[in-house]
Amino acid sequence: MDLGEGLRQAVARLRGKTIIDSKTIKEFNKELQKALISADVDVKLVFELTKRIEDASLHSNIPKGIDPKDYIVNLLFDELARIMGSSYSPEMKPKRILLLGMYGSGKTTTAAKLAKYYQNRGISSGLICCDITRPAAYEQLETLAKQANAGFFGIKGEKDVRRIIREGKEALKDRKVIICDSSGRNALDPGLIRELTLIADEFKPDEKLLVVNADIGQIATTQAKELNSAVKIDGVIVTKLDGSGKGGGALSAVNEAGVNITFIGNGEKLNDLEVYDAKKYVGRLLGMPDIESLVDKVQNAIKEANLKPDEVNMNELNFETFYAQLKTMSGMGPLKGILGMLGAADVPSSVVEQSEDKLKKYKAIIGSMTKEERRNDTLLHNQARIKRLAIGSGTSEKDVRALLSDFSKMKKMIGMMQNDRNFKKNMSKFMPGLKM
Ligand SMILES: Nc1nc2c(ncn2[C@@H]2O[C@H](COP(=O)(O)OP(=O)(O)OP(=O)(O)O)[C@@H](O)[C@H]2O)c(=O)[nH]1
Ligand SMILES: [Mg+2]
Repeated sequence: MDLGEGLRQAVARLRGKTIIDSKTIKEFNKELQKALISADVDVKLVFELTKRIEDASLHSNIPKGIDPKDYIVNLLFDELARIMGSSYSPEMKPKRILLLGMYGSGKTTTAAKLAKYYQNRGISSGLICCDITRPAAYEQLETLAKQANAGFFGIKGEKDVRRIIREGKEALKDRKVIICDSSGRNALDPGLIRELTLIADEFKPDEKLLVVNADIGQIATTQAKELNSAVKIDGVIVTKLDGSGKGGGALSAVNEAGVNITFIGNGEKLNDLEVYDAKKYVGRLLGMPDIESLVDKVQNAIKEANLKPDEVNMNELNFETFYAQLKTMSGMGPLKGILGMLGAADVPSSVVEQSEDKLKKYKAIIGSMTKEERRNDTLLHNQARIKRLAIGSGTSEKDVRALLSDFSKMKKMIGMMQNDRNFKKNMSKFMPGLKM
C-alpha cells in the first residue's frame, strides 16, 4: 500500500464521527503511524507528529460548525506539510546547474528533464556530459538532449573534466540554462569529491543539486548532510517517487537535513518532473486535488497526442475513442497518479499504465477492426473475430484479448468516475470540452 492510500484509509476512519474522543484519536493515530513508518518516515518524527495531533484535537476546542473530520484532516495536512518541507520556485534566468549523486539515482534522466522544463518555458537550454566513468554516458545524454530539444556537448573518452567543461561552456554559450551531468559513485568517496570540486571550479554552477532516488527513504538525510558538508549543495531533487513506497520517508528526510527539495521526478518520461511544493504534494497524498499543476501536464499531453480536448469524450467509449485516450494518457505519465491528483478513487494500475509497445499493438488491432466492431465492442466477444483480428494486425490472440479486457476495465472505470461528483467537477475545470 502506498503512503497516500494509507493516509486516506486512516482518514476514512473518521468519517461520520460527530465527536472526537480519545479512543477515536488513538485509533486514527495508530493507522497514521503504520502508514508513515511503512513509508520509511523516521519513527521519532512520526511519534512527534501523532502526539501533536492528539494534543491539538483533544485539548483544544474544535470550533463550532466545523466537521470534526475536516478539523483533524486539516491538522494532519499542516503536520505533514511541515515534515515534508519546502517549496521551490525556479528563477527563469540564465544559470548553470550541476547535478550530482549516487549511481543510478536518476541524474542523467533528470538533467534532460530539467533541460526540457526550461525549453518548454521558452528558455534555451544545453546539456554537458561530464560523466567520465559510466560506459555510454555520452550516448545516453546525447539521445535525451535530442528528445528535450536541448543543446548537447561532450567529448567521448575524455577524462579531464575541466577540459570538458571549458569547451562545453564555449560550445553552449548561446544557451541560457546549462546543465551538467556528472559521474555517479557507490558511496561518497574522496575520488568523487575531488571530481566534483574540479567540475565546480571550472563550471561555477549557480545551483548544485543532489539527485536522490526516493527508494533510499530515510537514508536521504545522511546523503544530503554528507554531500552538503563535502561540496555544499543548494538543493535536492527526489526521483522515482512514482514507483517508491518510501517517498514520504525520503522527502521528510531531506527536509530533516535542512536542505531544500527543488524538483521531484515521478516517471521515466521527460515530462515527469514537477517543481516541489510540500503543500501540493501532501494535498495529493490526502486526496485533496491539485488542479493547477495538472492543467499544464494535461494540456501538454493533449498537444503532443495531437488531440483537440473535445475529442476526448468520456461518454462515448468505443474503440475509436479508446485509442485516442490511451495515447493521451501515455503522454501524461502514469494515469494512476493523475487520477489521484484529481481526487478520484484508487484505480487498478493495469488499466492505465500502457507501454509504448502495447499501444502500438493496440493501434494495429483497432486498425484491423471493421467500422461496426469499432463502435460496438460486444461483437468482438467471438472467437472467429478475435482470430481474424490477430492475423490481420500481426499480433496474437492473447494481445487481442488483452485489448478487450483493458477496454472493458476502462468502461467500468469511466462509469465509476461518472458517479463521482467531485471528480467530474475537477475534470471539467481543466478540460472544458470534456463530456462526461
Ligand atoms: N520510474 C522512474 N524512473 C526514473 C525516474 N528518474 C530516472 N528513472 C530511471 O532510473 C534509471 C536510472 O536513471 P539515470 O538517469 O540513468 O541515473 P543516473 O543517476 O544518471 O545513473 P548513473 O549515471 O549510472 O549514475 C533509468 O532507467 C531511468 O529511466 C523517475 O522519476 N521515475
Ligand atoms: Mg548518468
